[in-house]
Amino acid sequence: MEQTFVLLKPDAVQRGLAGEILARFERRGYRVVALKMLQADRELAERHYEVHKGKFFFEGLVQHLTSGPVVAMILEGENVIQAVRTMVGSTIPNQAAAGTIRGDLAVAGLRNLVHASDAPESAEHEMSLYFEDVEVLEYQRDLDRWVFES
Ligand code: FUP
Repeated sequence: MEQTFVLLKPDAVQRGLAGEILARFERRGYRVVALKMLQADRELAERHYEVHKGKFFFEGLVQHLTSGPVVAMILEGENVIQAVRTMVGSTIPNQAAAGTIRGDLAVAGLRNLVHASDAPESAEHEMSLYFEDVEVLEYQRDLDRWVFES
């Protein structure tokens, strides 16, 4: 089963939208297999966004990510990487489609509420930045059937 990494950025937490955003993923049917709130330090933020190192917006991105508590999670499900990207919407909130998280809940450039991995390799890398293996939980298949198939 595919897994992806999602980070609710400080603007999401400060605006009290963490529950609303998490609920969208749950309602869709993705399983939360790891979840925690934390304060990212500069080292973690720089490693998270290392593909953007050297770009003009890198410093602002790091500043934003470290500006307050974030909620990190791993979601599991069929085709979850692509599907969650679609649910999150376009990077620039005012271009994001209505119905997406950014299109419904965000308005401005850097403050786009959510990060979600864009490929299996980045998902793997980002999960390992934020979580130890033991923090990623397994669910019983029996329970799965009860929740999603009954
Ligand atoms: P996304 O995958 O939609 O989060 O977007 P990117 O990975 O391309 O960008 C990561 C973050 O950099 C975004 F949250 C917004 C920020 N960014 C800028 O501020 N300016 C840019 O030109 C591109 C991205």
